[in-house]
Amino acid sequence: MKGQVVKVISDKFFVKVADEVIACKERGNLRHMKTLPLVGDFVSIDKEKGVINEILPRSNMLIRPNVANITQAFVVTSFKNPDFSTNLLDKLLVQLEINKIKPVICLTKRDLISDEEYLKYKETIDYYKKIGYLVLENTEIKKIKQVLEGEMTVFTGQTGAGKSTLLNHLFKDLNLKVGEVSLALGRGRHTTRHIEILEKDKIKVLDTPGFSALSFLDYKKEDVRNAFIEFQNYPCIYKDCMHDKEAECNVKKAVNSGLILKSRYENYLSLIKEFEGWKW
Ligand SMILES: Nc1nc2c(ncn2[C@@H]2O[C@H](COP(=O)(O)OP(=O)(O)OP(=O)(O)O)[C@@H](O)[C@H]2O)c(=O)[nH]1
Ligand SMILES: [Mg+2]
Ligand SMILES: [Zn+2]
Repeated sequence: MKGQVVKVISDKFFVKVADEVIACKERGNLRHMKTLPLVGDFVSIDKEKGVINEILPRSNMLIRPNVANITQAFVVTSFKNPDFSTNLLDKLLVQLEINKIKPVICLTKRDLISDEEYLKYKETIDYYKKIGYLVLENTEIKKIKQVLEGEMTVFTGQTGAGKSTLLNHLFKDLNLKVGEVSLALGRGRHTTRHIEILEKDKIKVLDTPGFSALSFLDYKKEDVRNAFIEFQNYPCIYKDCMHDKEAECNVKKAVNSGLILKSRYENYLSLIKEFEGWKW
């Protein structure tokens, strides 16, 4: 019998088969495998014994949050409280591009900034739209529902950005716990603690605990470079140019002439720096 892992709590794996959720212990064949089932995994189970026998092949998996078979990610980004950060946004976009998960940028807390402040961010936001990302605000509920339909969407973003709040708006009967930002940020605590697939109509979403840091050492630096999708519009003479040191680099030229957003390039350089002194 096949189903999907919708929740993991300590050593219990909750598997949804049709309209039923069955609590399973992983056992049998899985004991010999290196990997445990993740939320999002399609598995075959023995319902009578309450065990998972097999994890079906994954289309992808993320490390943080630790989930599998995601088709789309909402990168929830607040204007304020916590402050808007292109650094975090770019890091998340890179992780998603590398894992071939479609990103949607979802902005929150516009109500906490003035129109004047918003203008400061507009150029940045328009840039992300220009290079091909869908950018929405958390108030556009109807549009958001359309974008979620038929996808397995993970909600990711900094702690306090408003992931659970938005999900509560989308699913009125959900009542996810929502936290005070000051407490969450100040103590490094997260309001959302475990990962669970929530399903309604044709929408499947995953609320996840926010994070404050991501590591990229699991990737190759060429993958990180390729994940900055707009760089490919400015091909360099050297096919393997890392766009950092070469003088005749077309990406650097595009940055200098304002075609590539400065913060994107700076975030790229700081990500590439993380690799220095590592492995190679
Ligand atoms: N003013 C305003 N407050 C918001 C908005 N969205 C969320 N909040 C508030 O922000 C705080 C944090 O929201 P949560 O939904 O718990 O944030 P989260 O992203 O789920 O945080 P973690 O679960 O810790 O990762 C709560 O007090 C919400 O009421 C918004 O659009 N405007
Ligand atoms: Mg939350
Ligand atoms: Zn270059």
